[in-house]
Amino acid sequence: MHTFHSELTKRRRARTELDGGQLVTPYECPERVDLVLQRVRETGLGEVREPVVHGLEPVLAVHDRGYVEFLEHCWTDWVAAGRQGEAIAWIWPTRTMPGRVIPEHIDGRLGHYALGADTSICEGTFEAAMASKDIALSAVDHVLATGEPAFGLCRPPGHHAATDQFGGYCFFNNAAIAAQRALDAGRSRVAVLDIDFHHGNGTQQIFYARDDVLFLSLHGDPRHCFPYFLGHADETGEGAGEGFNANYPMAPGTGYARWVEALEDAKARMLDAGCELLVVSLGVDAFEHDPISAFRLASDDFTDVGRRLRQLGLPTVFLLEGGYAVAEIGLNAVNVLSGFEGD
Ligand code: OKP
Ligand code: ZN
Repeated sequence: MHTFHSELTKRRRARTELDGGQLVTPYECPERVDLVLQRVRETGLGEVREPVVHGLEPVLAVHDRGYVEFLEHCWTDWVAAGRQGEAIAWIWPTRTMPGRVIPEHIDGRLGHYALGADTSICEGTFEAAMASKDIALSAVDHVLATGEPAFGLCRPPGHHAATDQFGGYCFFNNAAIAAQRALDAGRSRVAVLDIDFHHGNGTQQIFYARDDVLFLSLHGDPRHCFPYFLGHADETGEGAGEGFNANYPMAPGTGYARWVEALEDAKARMLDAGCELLVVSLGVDAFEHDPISAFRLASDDFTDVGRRLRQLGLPTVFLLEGGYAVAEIGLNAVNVLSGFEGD
């Protein structure tokens, strides 16, 4: 299986994340890419290829234009406002103050386009997000052209990014952009299976009213886990999309036996729905030692996940999402891919 990778993903090197009332070095760091790439090379998974540079058109197929322009200019607007630290949102439209008008001031715009305060914007963030979506597009294009599986070493991740909001370390929704690409290339229904520990709220929101993308997510119950405000089992889609959204929230502490039951249920749903291509939002933060997550998957379990996904017999693109136990990120991510390839 070929891997799509770009050094440009490392243009984002944020210094601050609001975590437990302190500004810490972000969990989502550029070293993650180096470590996954190192493991890809060690295991001889396949070729490592540069992505083709795409413009904004495939981004605008799922994201709002004003949002994309905000991301492009946020850092320079922030610096022009004389700010010293990184751009962090701190006030939002809320239930009691819905915010009908998009503010002009950078602080107000940040609140409009952010879904949380965990994700700072720094120099290079937009360039890294552009590289990340180019990787996703090149990987899915490879799958569409050859039928062979592909791995997009995306970074920053994407599944929390909604039509017009960033957060949870995500800016462009790489999986949604890839799924839309497959539809635009003529596939009539695509599955996005999200196995990151955190609910893929952005992907759910983007496709919630549509029946051409089946979104399925296995994640920590939002009663207890980020992103807290979406991801419950009764969110099943709306309008034409009714029945095309499937959430599998599970309690903190969930181990592989329970988790894999949800995976098998999700597999049956993808086959029932007649999906023609599979996009896997491949977070490996369900790992037992992940520092910000609470499931108990072991490294060997990830190999089994890959084996089980292969049984679907679908053209498949894997896109990296989370995974913060940095020393094991390469092992866990590549275990899924090797399991899929078979040994
Ligand atoms: C991104 B992905 C405390 C950690 C919480 C949000 C988690 C984002 C996860 N600052 N930050 O892996 O789904
Ligand atoms: Zn995650």
